[in-house]
Amino acid sequence: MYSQPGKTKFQVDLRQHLRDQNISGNLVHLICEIAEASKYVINAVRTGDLGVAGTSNLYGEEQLALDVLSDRIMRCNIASEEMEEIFQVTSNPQGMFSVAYDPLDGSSLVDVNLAVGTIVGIYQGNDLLQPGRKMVGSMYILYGPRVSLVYSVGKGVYEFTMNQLMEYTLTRENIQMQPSGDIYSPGGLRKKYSEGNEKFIRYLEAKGSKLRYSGGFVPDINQILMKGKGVFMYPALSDAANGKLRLLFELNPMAFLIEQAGGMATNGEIPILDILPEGLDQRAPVYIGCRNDVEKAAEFLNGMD
Ligand code: AFP
Repeated sequence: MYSQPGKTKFQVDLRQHLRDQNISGNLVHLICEIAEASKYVINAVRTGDLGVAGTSNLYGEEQLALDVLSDRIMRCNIASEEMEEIFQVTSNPQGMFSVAYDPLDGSSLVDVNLAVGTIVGIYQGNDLLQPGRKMVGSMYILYGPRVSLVYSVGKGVYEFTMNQLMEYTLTRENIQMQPSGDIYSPGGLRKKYSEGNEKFIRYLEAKGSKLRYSGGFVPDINQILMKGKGVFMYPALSDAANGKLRLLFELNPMAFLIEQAGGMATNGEIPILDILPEGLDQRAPVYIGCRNDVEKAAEFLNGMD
């Protein structure tokens, strides 16, 4: 067994796996700290009040109390869309990371008892305004009927599931996507879609794809990734040229995971991970999931189909 004095088995299980990945000790430490924080977030989600905190974040959105709470839990050393400052983890001068995270994505869904999640992107150094391809790792934690943690440090995608002792144990290794799938998750109002997007939806319906959309980015992506098939999209809308989802806090971490699993993520023109962000709050349209489906979306958008 991996037990060590003063350490919970949960830390050691995840830590041991990460150590086997041959990555820096600081990165192992950082991922374990985020995993540790998620235990408090799920506790807040399951037991917290549903009142509105009365504060707003950088983008003028009203924060639910649970967002604030989750952000406080995750905040130590980390940058967040709920905060103005960029925080860095400075465990030592050689091993400095910047972390972009959404502490409780889809928090309004807690009111109706649907699944929510935490999304995290990790960069080496102190600059978050880099293409997502520069990330050294990314992860999400899904707070559903079970709590699962899905991560990659560029060496495949792994899923850990929280047990009754709140320990994360490895449940899936080297998760891979099929080339094409039969699930689609379309965000935004369809009447605001462009003709290319509308044609893409009709193509998916004609090939027999089933609609699977919860309104939570983490559970919707998790379904596609765990089933290994499907495509999620949140396109440009007639009144929102960049769609809704945020590049740093939502899209890059998921694109990193999906690419690692053999899938693809694009804004319709270039891979999500190649977009150079100009600001922390930058948004982008997204098509993410099975390679063939995402390529097909780009074809429809560019009028090639
Ligand atoms: P909230 O955090 O405001 O609930 O937004 C959730 C989210 O950012 C993401 O989790 C979903 O994929 C997306 O918005 C859903 O947006 P629509 O309700 O417009 O489809």
